[in-house]
Amino acid sequence: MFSDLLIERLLKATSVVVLTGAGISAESGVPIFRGETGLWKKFRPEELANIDAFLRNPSLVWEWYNYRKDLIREVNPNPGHVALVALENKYPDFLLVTQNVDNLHRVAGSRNIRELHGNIMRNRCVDCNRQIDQSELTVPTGSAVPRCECGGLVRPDVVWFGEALPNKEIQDAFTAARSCDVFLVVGTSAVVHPAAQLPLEAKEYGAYVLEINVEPTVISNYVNESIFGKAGTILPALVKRLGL
Ligand code: BV8
Ligand code: ZN
Repeated sequence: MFSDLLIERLLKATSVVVLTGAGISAESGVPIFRGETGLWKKFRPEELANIDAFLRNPSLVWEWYNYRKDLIREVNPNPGHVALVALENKYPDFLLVTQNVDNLHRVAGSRNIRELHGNIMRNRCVDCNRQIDQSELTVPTGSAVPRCECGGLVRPDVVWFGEALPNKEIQDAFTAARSCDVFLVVGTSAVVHPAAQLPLEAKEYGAYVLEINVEPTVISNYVNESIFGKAGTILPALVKRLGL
C-alpha cells in the first residue's frame, strides 16, 4: 500500500505536517460537506456559512450549528484520529493543521493543533467579540438566538466564507508547510482556500506530499503519492508500518 520512497522519507524525516478535512471525522459519524452524503446537499453553504446569511436569519444558522453540535457531542474520535497522535509522538517537529471544527483531534489526544476554521464548541459576540462559553449561553425567551450581555448577537466561533482565517493559525501552517520533510493531506476535497494551498506550498518547498482520501481530488495530480481508502484504515496501517 505504501511506496518504499514514502517509508524511506518518513523514517528519515524529523518534521511532519498533517492537514485534515472532514473526511477524517467521517468514520466517527460526522457528515462531510460535499459529495453525495455531504451536509451541503441539503443546505447550500452560501445560505448558512457566511455572515450575511447569519445576520439575515440567525435562527436558521443557529439551528444548523445546534444540529451539528448535538451530533458531534455523541461521536468519538476514530482510529484515524488516534493514529495521528502516534505520529505526533514519533516526530520531534510535528504540526496538525485541521479545517475541522469538531474538536475530535483534541479529544483523541493530539496536542500541537492549529484550527484554521475555528471550533464549533466556541461562541463569540458579533459586537464586542467576547468569547462566550457554552454554559453561559443565554437565549432570550421566544428567540433561538443567544445574546451577549452587551446585547450583541452571539455566533459560533467558526470561520465563514469571505472571512479571514485566524492569523496565527494560518501563518504557523504555512511556515510549517514550507519547512517540513513530509506533508500528509487527509480527508479533504481541497477546494477551500487558503487551506487547500498548504499541500501545494509544501511540495514547492521540497516536502514529500502524501494524500489519503477515498477518491481522487483536485490536488491528486500534484501530490507525490495518493492512497485511496479510508483514513481510519490507512493511517493506522501507516503507523504500524513505521513500527510505532
Ligand atoms: C477567505 C465554516 C479571504 C465552518 C467553512 C475562488 C477560488 C478560490 C477561493 C475562493 C474563490 N472564491 C471565494 C474563495 C475563498 C473561499 C473559498 O475557498 N471558496 C471555495 C469553496 C471556492 N474561502 C474563504 O472564503 C475563506 N476565507 O478566503 O477569506 C479574506 C482575507 C482577508 C480578509 C477577509 C477575507 C474561508 C474558508 C472557510 C469557510 N468555512 N465552513 C464550519 O461550519 O465548518 S468551509 C467548509 O469546507 C468547512 O470549514 C470544511 O472544513 C471546509 C473544507 O471541506 P473539507 O474538510 O475538505 O470537507 P469536504 O466535505 O469538502 O471533503 C471531504 C473529503 O473527505 C472528500 O474529499 C471525501 O472524498 C473525503 N472522505 C470522505 N470520507 C473519507 C474521506 N477521506 C478519507 N477517509 C474517509 N473515510
Ligand atoms: Zn458582546
